[in-house]
Order: sequence, then structure tokens, then C-alpha cells
Amino acid sequence: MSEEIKKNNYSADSIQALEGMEHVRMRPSMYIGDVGVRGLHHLVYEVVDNSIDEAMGGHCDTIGVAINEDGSITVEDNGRGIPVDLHKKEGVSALEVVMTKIGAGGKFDKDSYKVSGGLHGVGVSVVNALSVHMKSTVFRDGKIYEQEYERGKSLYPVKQIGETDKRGTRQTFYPDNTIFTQTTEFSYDTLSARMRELSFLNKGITITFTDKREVDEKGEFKSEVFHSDEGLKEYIRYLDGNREPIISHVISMDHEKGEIPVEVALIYNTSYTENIFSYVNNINTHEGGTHLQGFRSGLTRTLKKYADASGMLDKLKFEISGDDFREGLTAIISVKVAEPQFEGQTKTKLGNREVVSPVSQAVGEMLENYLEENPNDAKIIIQKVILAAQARHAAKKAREMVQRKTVMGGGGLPGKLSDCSEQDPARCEVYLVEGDSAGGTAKQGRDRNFQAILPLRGKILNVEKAMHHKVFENEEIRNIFTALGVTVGTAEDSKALNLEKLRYHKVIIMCDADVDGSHISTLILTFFFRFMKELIEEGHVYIAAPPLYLVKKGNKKEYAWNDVQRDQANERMGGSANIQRYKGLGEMNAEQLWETTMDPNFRTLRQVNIDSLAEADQVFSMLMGDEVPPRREFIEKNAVYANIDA
Ligand code: 0RA
Repeated sequence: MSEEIKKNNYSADSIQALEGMEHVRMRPSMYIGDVGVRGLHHLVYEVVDNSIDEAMGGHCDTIGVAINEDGSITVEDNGRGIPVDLHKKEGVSALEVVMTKIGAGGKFDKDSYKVSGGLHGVGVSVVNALSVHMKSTVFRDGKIYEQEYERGKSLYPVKQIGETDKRGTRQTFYPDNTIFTQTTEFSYDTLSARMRELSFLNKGITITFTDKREVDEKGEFKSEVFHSDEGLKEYIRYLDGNREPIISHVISMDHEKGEIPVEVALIYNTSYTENIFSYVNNINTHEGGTHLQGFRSGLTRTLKKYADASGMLDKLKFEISGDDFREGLTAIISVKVAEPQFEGQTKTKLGNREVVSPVSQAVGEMLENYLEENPNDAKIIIQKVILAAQARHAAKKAREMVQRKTVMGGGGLPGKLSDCSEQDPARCEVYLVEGDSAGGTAKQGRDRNFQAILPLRGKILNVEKAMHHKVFENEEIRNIFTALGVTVGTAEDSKALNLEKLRYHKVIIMCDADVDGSHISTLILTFFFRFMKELIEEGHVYIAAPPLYLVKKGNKKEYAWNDVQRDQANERMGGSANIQRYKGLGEMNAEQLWETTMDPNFRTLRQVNIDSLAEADQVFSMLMGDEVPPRREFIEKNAVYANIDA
């Protein structure tokens, strides 16, 4: 073994190879969460994570990610290259051990900077096991090495295939469609969002992302380069690009050195929403945890102390609560924890107690410095906090009214709701329908056993721009709350949603298939995203897909959801069929609406899920905010919910 390798605390036999590639193929969800769209994309994240770790160790600065012409993925870095020397115990190369033995990845380089966790960090061998074909290429010591695998089994020992002056590792894999039966097609938007996120979370690294499946008019691949010198500070500017800041700088700090590396950035804007994103080892901790707790306590303690000392609170008749310090706040917290304990329903809640105090202290110090150096901004923030406290009192009253109505049960249901007769919520669905007339048709067309209809009047309130008490005072929104049977707010956490009494497990948004319709869907989704996020996270929210065309000839009729289907239907009928374009739900009769959009045997529902909370937030703030140009550009380029459903 060479001296260099020893210095890096690496030796081929420190790799503890465990068995179990077969187990991965038998129980893939245990390793990657699921075998749907999400699990598929996790394969890419796993491979990229290894290169990120190499970069965080200071050994590489560039990572290339590509979706290849054939739909496979290639990830390449300019790091040291995975070692190819002989692993004594296994009698094969270290590379082969890493690629074909479960559990080798994590133990590989324990003393160096490697902190992957959560769903990731399962090891690249898992990706290999779940791929029909994989190829590793290592550029190291002036030579190029290669090994290929099929469903996790090596096809030949590592071989040298040439010479090079490059260094690094290249991994190409093709997911196994007998495992990923739903789809093996990678989404550009999903991967690109994750690469952007990673570049903000790991400043200094350059990540290039290329989609080689298609070329544009100029004959070029779709491609993006992500690089952030300022990290979270820039991430905040990206996230809040469509909101109006009320202070002059992004407040940020980076404690790289400590026992627990902590990075934080925050800004206050004119909105009323709290937007905190927290990460542990580059993984979005949706459910928060101890780092978030540390952040909140540091923020509250420091701002409260400053406000008390300033005398600005003297005339205030209310107590200020923790929430008030976070209205209009956008913040990102990123910590690196050596042995993270993940808890909670989705295993995205950090449990390590030792994280609370370092984060709280770091945040406190950062804020104290900023407030001291920027007294004007300090005043603006405290004023905003006071306003928030006042608004909270108003909102509390409005919310109590909603609550009282909800608690009354049957009698309190909104008059406009046509309820179903089935009692078991798991079998019940409610259609939120745009407009009273379409609501009427839906009411006639539905199966009243299990389908309820709630018509909504025109455009519902844009919650992105409304103060909270306005939201709770709004009649349409109150109707949604009461119809669904959910309540918000406990003494401890005024924003917690109570889904226990949810009356329908499917909440289906049904709007016209036109620009206005998608605007209304987006308004409703924005409301759910800001006020009932759990409803989306638990998979209860769906979007109905009404057809665009009715193609008719003689006694034959077919519906079409896009132009291709329309033309095909026309052809099937021998051409020159009568084509009716539905301009809205209102043009369909009850039977047609049932057949196409409501009958569970034929309809298509799109389940709304959130891949990346940060990305969804950015999209909603852009769609619903003040800036018109980016919104127009987005709507022209995408279906309105392109980035938020699967
Ligand atoms: C441990 C030791 C060495 C390299 C790596 C890990 C490594 C792993 C990956 C995974 C993707 N890209 C990677 N690049 C490097 C070698 C240590 C040495 O050369 O001394």
C-alpha cells in the first residue's frame, strides 16, 4: 500500500463488505424509499452524493451530471478516483468491493469528511444492484480503469483500458425497469432543481447538468451550470427573488470549523409567510428537528432582547409570541452532523440533541452583530414583529370563528357543499369545482355515495399576498376548512394542522382546462401549500383532468386530452370527424363530465406532491407574487403546476 493512501486513513481492507445485493433487489424500498418516481431519482442523488463528499473533502471542484441519449445517467467528478488496488480480504479490487458489496460505501473513508445520511448514503452498490447495467471508469495514477456490471454483478475484473492525465471517477447506470416498473424516465426539472439546491448548499463546487435526450433548434443539448460562491446567501436571493426585501442585506454566517458545521442565511420580506428550509447533510429535513429548534430559539431570544432594550415594545398591549418573529422571514439552515438520528413519519426530522445549542448560539451571534451594525434594519424588523403580533390577535379571532363552525359538525357544514352519503373518510372524495354552474353539473354527474361537491366562487383569495386574518375571514376559504373538517392551531403551534378529522381522503381540484382554470387551480394549490401543507404531503390532493376535445362521427365518439389524441381519434374514424373543443367544464353535460373526469374507472387524477419544498415555494411566490414578467414567462413555458406534481 502506498504512503499516500495511508495518510488518508484509507486501506482497502477497512472496507467492511456486507452481503445483500440480492436483498436490495428483493426489498428495494428499504434502501431507496420507494420504487416510483422518487426512488428512481434517488439513484442519481446517491451517486452525486459520493462526488459531493469527495468535493467537501477538498479533493474535487467539478461534477458533471448527464441524462444520456438512451436515458441512462452519467455522473463524473475530478476527484482522486475510487481506488482500484486489491482488497486483501475480498480478493478483488477496492472498486469492485465498493460497487458490489452492500455497506461498503459508508465505512469506506470514515475519518474523512463524509456525512451522508437519511435516504442517501446507502452506497453506490445499491444503485448498481438496481441497474440493468452500470459502468465505472476511474482516472487515477495516469491510467484509465474500467469495470462493468449487470444488476449489481461484475462482468469482469477491473481492467486498465488506457492512459490519461485526468483524475476522477465516472459512473454510468441504466435503471432496471423490472424494479422501477412505473417509469425509468428521469425528469429534467426534478434533477435540475436538486443540482441547483446542491450547488447552493455546497458553495464553490461547479455542477454541470446536461440532458442529451433532445436537442434544441440550434442543435444543442439542454444544459445548465450551477455554481455558487456565496452559498446560502445566494440561495436566499434565489428563493426570495420575487418578494420585496425590507432590509438591506441577506444576514448570513458560516461556522465551518466547529464540531458541528452550521450555515445560516435569512432575510425579511414584505410578505406574511414564514419560510424556513432546513438541511442536514444536504438533505431537506421537511419535519424540522433540533437544528430548527436551535434556530428558532436563537432568533427569538436575540430579537426579543434587542426589542426590549430598544423600548419599542413599551406601549404594546400584547405579548409577543415566537411566531411573530418569523412573519415575512425566509431562512435556510444547513448543518452537517456526523451521525444524524432521523425521526418522524418521513424520517426527515433531526433528533440529535447536541445540535440545538451550537445552532442557537451561532444564530444569536450572527443576529446580534447585524442588529448592532444596522440599526435602521433592526428598527424595521422590530416594527414588522409588532405588526405581526397585532395581526395575530385579529387572526386568532377569525380562526376561532372557523373553528367554532367546524366543531358544530353536520350543522356547520357549508350550505354550498353537496355531501356524500358514505361515512368512511378513506372512501370519500370531494371535488372543489370552479364556479356554481360547473358545480351544478358535477353534482348531477357524481356518484353521490362517495363523491361530494364543493363549488367555489370564481377566483379564490390569493393567500400569497393576504394577511392571515384576511385569509381566515374569507368565505370560500372558510368553506374549504369546514367542508374538509380540518382545524388549524393549538396553543403550542398556531400553524399545526389537525388532519385527524379529515372528512375526505381525496381532495380533487377540478377547473377548466384553460389559462383561467389553471390560474384558479394554482390559487387553490397555493392555499393548500401555505395553510394545509400536510394535506399535500400526505398525498390527499389531486387535480382532475377534464378532456380538451370531443371527437364525433355518426354514433362514434371519443374524448381527447391533447392534440395527438384528437388527431388519432379523428384518423380512427376515417377522418373529417366533428371536433368540439371544450372551452370549459360548463360545456359538458353531467354524463360527459362523469364519463371523462369523475368516474374512477376512466378518469385520470394527478396526485400533487412536493419534491422540493424550496423549489415549490419559489414557484408559488413567483406565480402569485407581484412581478408579472417571470410569471408570464413561466406560464408560457410550462403547465402551471409543472414543477409541483409528478
Ligand atoms: C475513498 C478513498 C479514495 C477515493 C474515494 C474514496 C473516492 C470515492 C468517490 C466516489 C465518487 N467519486 C469518488 N472519488 C473518490 C482514494 C484516496 C486516495 O487516493 O488516497
